[in-house]
Amino acid sequence: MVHRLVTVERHLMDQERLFPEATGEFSSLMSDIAIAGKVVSREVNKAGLVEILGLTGYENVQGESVQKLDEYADQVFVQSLIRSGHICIMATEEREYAVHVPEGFKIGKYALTVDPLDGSSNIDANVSIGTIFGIHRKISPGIDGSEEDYLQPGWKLAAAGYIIYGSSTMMVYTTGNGVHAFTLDPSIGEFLLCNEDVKMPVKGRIYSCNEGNYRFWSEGTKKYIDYLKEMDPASDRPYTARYIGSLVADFHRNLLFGGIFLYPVDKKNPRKPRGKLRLLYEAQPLAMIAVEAGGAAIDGLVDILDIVPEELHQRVPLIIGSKYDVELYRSFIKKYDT
Ligand code: AHM
Ligand code: MG
Repeated sequence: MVHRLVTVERHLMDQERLFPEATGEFSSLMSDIAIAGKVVSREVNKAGLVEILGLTGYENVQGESVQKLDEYADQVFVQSLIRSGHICIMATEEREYAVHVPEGFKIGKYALTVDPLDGSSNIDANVSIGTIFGIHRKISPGIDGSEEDYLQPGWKLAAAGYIIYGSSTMMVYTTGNGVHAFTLDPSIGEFLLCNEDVKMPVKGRIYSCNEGNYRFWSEGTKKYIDYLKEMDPASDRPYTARYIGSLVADFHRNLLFGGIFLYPVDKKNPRKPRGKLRLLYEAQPLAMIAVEAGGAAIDGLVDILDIVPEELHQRVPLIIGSKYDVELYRSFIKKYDT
């Protein structure tokens, strides 16, 4: 039996009909993102076949080694979207400064933040990696975009999503009207709807964190993780540890199966005094998806979506996943760390 096939573009058009005032610009932007994701997916899939793996030999603004595929993905997203006519400014993890629309091209009404290839330290080991994106509406005066447009709290996001390059390539997005997942069928080159209105289990049985950092954690985080290793009456066993070290992949698994991902503040680690992950293009978009799916995302105490960003590459502790698990973590932090 052949099921009804719904492409991501078709799905976006159907969603758009719910908003009579929509101009179509937003849907066009989302389909451009899907196309860029397909191009990156193609390169990721053939990465083992060509001389594209390995370091480029210099560091990005975060002081991390830049790998060739990161660079490639960054180029694909920036070059294909900055001239699309739908955005006014865009910022990526790989670039120190935001990118403005070049002269002569139409300036759109959205600000885009992207982590073009997250989890890139996993590329050489053929582990799933992903692209994360967030879209804010332009709020700055004048025609050109400014930092005001992307330095907005997460609750103002117009849309967020990710593309995971795994055993299959998937695109997951939300516009605040449910979370929808699509799988790329490489034979026809289309993202096809596979899971509409995804809901995260209220409580999970999985925890994901880099436990090697245990010594740097606060009392509250240590106590919480210790607690998860005790017998869980709900399942009659302790929580299961699963950590890929690739945020999109760890998040995606927890979205489907339930669970909690933690990259908490490393109090005594001078390299990560504010957490490791970036607020604008990692934490905010995934927080919007988690919340839309019935989950939660906090920095320990405060909801990620309520944090007002101060700078483009701002880092933030990220605790995200099933609502029950995240709220329990918050109660440990309140009890032991405040
Ligand atoms: P990246 O953006 O440089 O790839 O770093 C982000 C990644 C996340 O995907 C992952 O959750 C985290 O870093 C893993 O960090 P660690 O290796 O410290 O556990
Ligand atoms: Mg990243």
